[in-house]
This record gives sequence, C-alpha cells and structure tokens, in this order.
Amino acid sequence: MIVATAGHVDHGKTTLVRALTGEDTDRLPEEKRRGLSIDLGFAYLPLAGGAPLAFIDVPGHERYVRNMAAGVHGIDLALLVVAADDGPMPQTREHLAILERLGAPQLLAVLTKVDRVAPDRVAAARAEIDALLAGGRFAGAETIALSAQSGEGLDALRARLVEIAQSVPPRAANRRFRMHVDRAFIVDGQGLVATGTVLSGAIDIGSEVQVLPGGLRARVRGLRANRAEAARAIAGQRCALALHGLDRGDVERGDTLVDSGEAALSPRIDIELEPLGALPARTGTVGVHLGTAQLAARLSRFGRFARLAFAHPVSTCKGDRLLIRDPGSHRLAGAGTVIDPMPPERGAARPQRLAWLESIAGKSADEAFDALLDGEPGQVDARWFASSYHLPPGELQRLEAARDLAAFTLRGERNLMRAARWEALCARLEHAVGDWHAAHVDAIGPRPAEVGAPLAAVASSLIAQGRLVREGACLRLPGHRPVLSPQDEALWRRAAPLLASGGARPPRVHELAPQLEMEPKLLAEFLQRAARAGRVHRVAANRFFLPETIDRLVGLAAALDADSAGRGFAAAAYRDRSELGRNLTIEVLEYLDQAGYTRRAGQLRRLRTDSQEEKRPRWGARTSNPERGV
Ligand SMILES: Nc1nc2c(ncn2[C@@H]2O[C@H](COP(=O)(O)OP(=O)(O)OP(=O)(O)O)[C@@H](O)[C@H]2O)c(=O)[nH]1
Ligand SMILES: [Mg+2]
Repeated sequence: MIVATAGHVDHGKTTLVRALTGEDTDRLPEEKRRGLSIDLGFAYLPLAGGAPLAFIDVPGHERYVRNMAAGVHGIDLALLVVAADDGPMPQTREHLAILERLGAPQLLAVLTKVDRVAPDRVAAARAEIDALLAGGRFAGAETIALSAQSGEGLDALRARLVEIAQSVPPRAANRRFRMHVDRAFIVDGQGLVATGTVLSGAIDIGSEVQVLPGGLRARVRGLRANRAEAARAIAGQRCALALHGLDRGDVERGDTLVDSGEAALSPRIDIELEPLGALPARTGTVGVHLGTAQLAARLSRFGRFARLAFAHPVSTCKGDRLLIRDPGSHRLAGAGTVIDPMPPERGAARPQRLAWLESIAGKSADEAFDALLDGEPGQVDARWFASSYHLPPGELQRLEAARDLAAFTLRGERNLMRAARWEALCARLEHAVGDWHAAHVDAIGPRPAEVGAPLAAVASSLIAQGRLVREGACLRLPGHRPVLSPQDEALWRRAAPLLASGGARPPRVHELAPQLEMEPKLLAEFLQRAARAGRVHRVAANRFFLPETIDRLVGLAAALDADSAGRGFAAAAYRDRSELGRNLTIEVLEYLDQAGYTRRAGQLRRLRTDSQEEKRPRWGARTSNPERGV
C-alpha cells in the first residue's frame, strides 16, 4: 500500500513518518537547515508477512504545493496531518482539495501534537477536521489523535494502517505498464535511475521502456520494488528502474515511463472539466498538473468538456485525473478527467463531437467500447482505443472476440463496427447502386458520391466480396451491363471497326463523321453515350479510344517504367516507343495520368502501383484521384 502525507507546513508530517518508519525523509541540506520539507521524501515500514507500507512524505509549504501534487497521484491512502494546536490551516484545505480531485481512494485524518494541548482542544480540533471534511469526498473519514513526540496514539495508527493495507483492492490487471517519474538520479555503477509509483501493469528486468513524451527507449537493467531488489514491479508498488544507456537529463520528473508498446501521445487532450475557482470563461492560459508534470496549456471550454492544448505532446490515458491552476495566483481553478488522450485537431466544439465525448465519459474500457459501437458514427478506431486505455493486445482481442464485429480500414487505420450495422451499410450501398442502374440503364454505374457512399471502406469491402465492381471511377453491380438504344447499337456496329482500324491512332470525330455519313456534332453526342456505357474512352475532346487500345497504351507505359529502373519515363520516350506523334502523345499521357494509370512527377511518369489491390479499370475513364477513391 502506498500512503502519502498531506497537510499544512510544520504540522508534523515528516516527524510522523519518522515515528512510524524510523526514517528521516528530509534529506536535502536545505531541508535540514530550514527545518522544512521541500521535496518529496520516501520511507518504508516493513510489515510481517506482507508487502511493506510505502510512505510518500510531501512538503506543506505553499511554495512547494506542486511537489505535493506530484507526490499524491497513484496512492492508496492519504494521511491528512493536522496539528492539534493550529487546527486546519490554508494548506490543509488546499491539500485536501487536491486529494479530492486527484482521486486518492481513501483518507485518514491524523491529529498530531496532542501532547501540546489540553484534552478539550483535542475534541475541538477533531470537530474542526470533521467540519472540514464534511460535504467532500472524504466526509465522515476517521481521525486518529496522536503525539509523535510521546508516542501516544501511534500504535492505534499503525494498527489501522495494517488493517487498511489488507483491504486495499488489487489494481486493475488489464492495463499495460505505466509510471510517472517523480525522481531521476545517477547511481554509481548503475547509471540513471528513475523512480515512481507503478500506476498500472508490471515491468521486469530486461524489458524495454519508453520515456514519454520524448520517446527515448531503454532497457531495464536493475529494479527495485518498494525499495527491495526484485525481478518485477507491479501496479501499486513504488518502483526504481535503472535504465541502461540513458544519462543525466534523459529522464526527469514529469516524464512518463511506459512499456515498449504504442502509447497515447498528443499535444492536445479532451477532458471533462470540474470548475473550482477562477477559470477562463471560454479560453485562456492555465497551469496543469498532469501526473508528475507541471505544464502550461491553453484551455478551451465546451460546456461540461474542455480541450487542453500544450506546446509539446503529452502522454495521458483515458480516466487520468489532472489539476488546473490559475497561472497568476497559482490557485486551484479546476480539475479534469481525460476523456480523449488523442483528439482530432478540428471540430472540438461540434455537437457530434461533444455527444461522442459524453457517450464515453466516466466509462470503463468495456463500457466505452460498447457505447462507441452503439453510438454515432458507430465505428471504433482500434489503435486509438487500445492506446487511449493503454490496453495490452490481448485485451482488445478479448473485447473483439466477445462481440460480432466487422473490421475495415479507414484513413489507414483498422476500425471496428458491429457486424449487423456494417452489413446494413453494405446493403444500403448495394441497393443504391441497383436503383441507380435502374434509372440509368445506358450508363456503367454511379460515381460513389452519386449514391452517397457512406465510407470508402464500404465500397471497398463490397468490391472485395465481389458484390460490386469498380469500373474506373464508377461502381456497378456485377451483373449490370449498360445498354444502348437499338439505333445506337446499330451505329456502334458500324463505328467500332473504324475505330479499331486506326490502332493506337483512332480517327478523330471529324475524320470519322464523313465515313459514317453523319453530322460531327451528332456523332460526338453518340460517342459520349458510348463512353458512358464504357464502349470507348474519351481521351480528348475529339478523340475516343477503344478499351483494348487503352490497354495497349498502358502496357507501353508499363514497359517503359520497367526499363527505367525506378526513375520513370519521359514523354519523349513514350512518343518514340508509341510513334503517336508529339501532340497525341501528350493527350494520351495526360489521359493516363487523369485516369489513374500513371503518376506524373516533374517531367517523368511512373506507373501507379499503390492501387494494385483495386481492380485495374477496364471500362470508363477513371477521373477521380484513386487515392481519394470512393
Ligand atoms: N510536541 C510535538 N511536536 C511535534 C510533533 N510532531 C512534530 N512536531 C514538531 O513540529 C515541527 C514540524 O514538524 P515536521 O515533521 O517537520 O513538520 P512537517 O509537516 O513535515 O513540515 P513541512 O514538511 O515543512 O510541511 C518539528 O519541530 C517537530 O519536532 C508532536 O507530535 N508533538
Ligand atoms: Mg515535512
């Protein structure tokens, strides 16, 4: 069990820890000289047949309240120390507020220096403490009166601590290793040692850790858990890690150590906000206590929620508690709970976004997973989710296995959706394409935007399943063939051989028109209809190519690309190989670029390979950028 002291300066915190453990936690020369704690102190009380009690002694002076805040996250129990002669004082209140907000699970009040006062003052001070706690999270907490000087009451406190230690629930086992660093120092022969309270998971000698936010990685070469040499430290223990390969300055208080897996890291976080004092009405600069770090941030409020934007990335997890200070007065102005450790940059105030935050606020990983799947838009980014909750890989698998889900790729990330919902999206698109076919029998099929394709991934999935076919920029049902009117069909039978006879240089519209004894304008209109039906490709305003001709021209580009050893080919090389002549070469190459067969970079072109998993278009020009796709 980890126990932290709290309370006003000089009320006897350090003396109490010494009386319990025999250790003096005021080690700094300046602390000795001034008779005052400045930084955190650490001491242990061995218990027979169990883990020792680990004490974190905090300074009471108002100037060092940031050190206090760094010391009390991740503890199991707070000892709020109040001197009987003074009673509650300003930092008693401030520390209590911090403990309430940072989520200390339990609090025990300790009334010290009772040797200095008369018995009726002890009773009065008890009443003052009860009144102080009333209405807060620790209302009704027990007060133990004692004197660290005479030893009176110490046994009662010790016995109570042992009792509480036995009832402390084990920490959740389903999160990965994480520890905010509260001290880092060099030990001769060991190198850099970083200490902290293990918040979640476990860490072993030999494993790799990351130092966040910087991202340095190091191997654990030495380890202590609750000060004893050990092979492993687990959540709820004080831990010291000797980190191989790191040097002074590589790790500092405020950094976070995590295992080697992916962890949330972002210059902005979205929080649920609890206003306590002088908070900016809408936006403003604030001070933030986050883990053991002290940072400046820009606060933007959105009702119950707020965004904190930092100058550098921070690593948080969903559910992390933080404190907000007024940057001028340093007074506690608010508290927060992290809801999204990696929010998208834009759209923070959108109603959908706030509803989304609302749906997962205060929820466990399991609950939030369901809430996201059942909410809008009903999809969960798997990597975001696992990082936000710092889940081990098996946990996400467990969540997935317990539900009937469909997985798909969205903006390069694996996303999950309830299978029934996903199938409904697929069926809706399939039907929309069918309806479109019915309304446009002479056309290949709709562009995705014309049928309101909800997600690119829906169309891709249907294509992969063979339920839709991609034709250039269009979609069609596998069975759909565009039909021409009988007149157009008859005309096509005459026109197709003429187009074919021209090879790579089919006749232009005004050359073809006299051969077919037609007005060029009417012929152009007919060829447009044929293009819509996928019979020809419109390469330029007056030039239509048969699909097999396009295939040959693409083959030529592929051959030149293959010969270029990865550099790409020039238009002149294509002209020489195709013998198309300068102007037509440019027209053809521009068509190939625009249709997505080739990609132009400066004067050179390469064959596109990034969309190879997609079916190469055979009919119809691909006029949209395939990267944006459907
Ligand atoms: N008579 C009496 N004096 C005490 C008792 N406990 C602490 N003191 C004295 O009170 C003074 C302050 O004690 P500390 O333990 O340093 O107080 P602290 O709360 O750690 O102070 P900061 O760390 O600076 O906030 C010291 O001179 C102690 O000897 C007690 O139970 N009885
Ligand atoms: Mg002290």
